[in-house]
Amino acid sequence: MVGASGNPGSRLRAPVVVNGKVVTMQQAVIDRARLVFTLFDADGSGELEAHDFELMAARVAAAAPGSSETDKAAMLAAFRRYWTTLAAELDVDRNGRITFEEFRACVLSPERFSAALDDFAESLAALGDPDGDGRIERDRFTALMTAIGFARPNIDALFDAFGPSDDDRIEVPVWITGIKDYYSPDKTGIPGDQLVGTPT
Ligand SMILES: [Ca+2]
Ligand SMILES: [Ca+2]
Repeated sequence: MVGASGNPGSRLRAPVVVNGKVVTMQQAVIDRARLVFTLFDADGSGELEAHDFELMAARVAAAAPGSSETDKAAMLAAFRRYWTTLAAELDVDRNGRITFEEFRACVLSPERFSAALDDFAESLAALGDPDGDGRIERDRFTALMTAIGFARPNIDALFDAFGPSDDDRIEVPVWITGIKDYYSPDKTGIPGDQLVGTPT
């Protein structure tokens, strides 16, 4: 199933540093996949279903007062597309649910999810900038990330890692890139590492 390009086998055994700890790339990737899976499982059923993405989108919309209905609708469409893409690629037994065993295969072919991920990242980041000035305030970022399911210390550490301005704002493109990197399992040493485990 693994493509010939990039020799992922040896790459996955390479040591990397995550939050001050040395782990193999493979362990870092699996830890991140586990966290992503847990976050997507919005109803806590232990598997991913279409319902999880509806629930997460509703929570995110509720955390985005002042955003336009157009922006919220785009986010909902992007979340649904993400689910549809995941289901098409990973629901091997076609039962409408994705177990973690099914999900972890996503790390072998991240390119299959990149278009859906672009949509997801851009539509989510747009909700962070309701006034359209291209910057996201910390309170807004915190509300949206809490709605996604992240814990407060990790959210604070991530915002700081993005290098906020003196008036405590980050640039929209920085967050878009951060979201894409975070959900790309072959990236480490990125700000999104702050979302795995306890920040140091
Ligand atoms: Ca679920
Ligand atoms: Ca399944």
